[in-house]
Amino acid sequence: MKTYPAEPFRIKMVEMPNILTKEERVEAIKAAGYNTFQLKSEDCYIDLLTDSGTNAMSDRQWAGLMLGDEAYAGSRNWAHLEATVKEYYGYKYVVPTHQGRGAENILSQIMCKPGSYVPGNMYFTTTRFHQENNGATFRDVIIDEAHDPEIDLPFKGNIDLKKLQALIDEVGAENIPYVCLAITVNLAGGQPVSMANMRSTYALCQKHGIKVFYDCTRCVENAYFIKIREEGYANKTIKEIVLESFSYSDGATMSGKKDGLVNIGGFLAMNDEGMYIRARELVVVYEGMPSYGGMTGRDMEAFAIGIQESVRFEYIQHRVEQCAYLGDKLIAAGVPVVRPIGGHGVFLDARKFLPHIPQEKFPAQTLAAHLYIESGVRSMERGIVSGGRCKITGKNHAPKLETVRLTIPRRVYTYAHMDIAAEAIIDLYKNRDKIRGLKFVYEPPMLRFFNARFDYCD
Ligand code: PM9
Repeated sequence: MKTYPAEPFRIKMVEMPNILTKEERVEAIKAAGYNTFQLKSEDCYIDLLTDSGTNAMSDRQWAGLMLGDEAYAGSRNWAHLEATVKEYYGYKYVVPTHQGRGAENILSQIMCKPGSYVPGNMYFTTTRFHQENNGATFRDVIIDEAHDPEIDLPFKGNIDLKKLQALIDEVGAENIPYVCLAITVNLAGGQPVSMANMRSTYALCQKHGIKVFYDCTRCVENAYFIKIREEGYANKTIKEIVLESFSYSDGATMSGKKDGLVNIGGFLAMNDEGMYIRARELVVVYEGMPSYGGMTGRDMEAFAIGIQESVRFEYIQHRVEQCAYLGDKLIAAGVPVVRPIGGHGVFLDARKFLPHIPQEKFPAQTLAAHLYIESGVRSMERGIVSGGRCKITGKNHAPKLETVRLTIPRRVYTYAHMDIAAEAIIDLYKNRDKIRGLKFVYEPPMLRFFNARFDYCD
């Protein structure tokens, strides 16, 4: 029997969740317009909406908060964070931002213009939004297998180099300012990218004068998969693997709310001095001084310590294995999930879970609402609603992957919580025939999944 590592931490402070009755949950999700983003946190028993900003900080990080230097300019905590990013990620220059999308905004403003194409290994909502908002067109160049929930591959987040070459041939390298390479790939199910693929992508881009920027939001999870799955890395430390990963890029955007082990924060990093100067000009417009970028001094201190803690093997091993524990339970019960289990959660395959609900009636949105009603477990739609509409045709992007994400916050829940979530999903799977689809009653024009409202179809 497969075993899973015990929690590599002791619990020092606890948070007491509410457990609503089923009748109360029916009312709560109705009031939320059947959108789990609109639920109150206090109405959720086990909150698997996201792993973003939901991290439990360590005693060292909490102690670091007391060292916050809240000066408007030149905070010593910025010096600490900047030095830590340089040491652990290897870039020459760092610009702080309040979170990942702040960095995406600045990167896209600098690099994109009408007529630009940005290839990436599957889209991410906020990332594509900023690229398109600056006139660029996103092109998906991930391997085909990433769109198939059943194919089990060790590095399902890899870029298909033939697709990338075909795009270069089609639109010309001069119209591709950079490749956006996400490590890991969130919407594919938290799938990693191999070191070999990063190396080859960088080599191809260098040949054509195209830059490579990582979305390194979950780079430590990616490094763990490289260590356990890629030949030649078993004896390397996570810190060494993270550093080598970044050597095949020109810069990166980071949401510290994930692998940075904090509740808020981010940065844009790069090796080009001219770009750094431009990013410092923009950061004061959108985020704040280049010595805080929307973060408080105490946030920056906790972030610096979080980056150091995140590369500890026992931490990241437990984190990824805890996701596998939940996934393996569901697989054993025959529940359809995206394979293999990724680094930050388990993705239910809503097409197979609710085969009687067509994609235009939002099976994943419906499933997330019903999982909440049955169990108080909050999850997130990652399908056609998240996909949004094509900016040119106005038609829905209809992704092949129609999923519900059970995202595991870092260092927050125990295996017993995973058992409860698994049992609730297995029960729901047995009673899935009774579930009806949804329709929009309010559809926001951008990043619609956050604020949309739904009701049952007639
Ligand atoms: N990800 C998530 O829940 C939070 C926002 S969408 C519900 O997965 C990647 C790969 C992300 C990501 C956020 C961002 C943006 C960029 N890239 O949320 O702005 O997963 O810090 O980061 C979320 P911020």
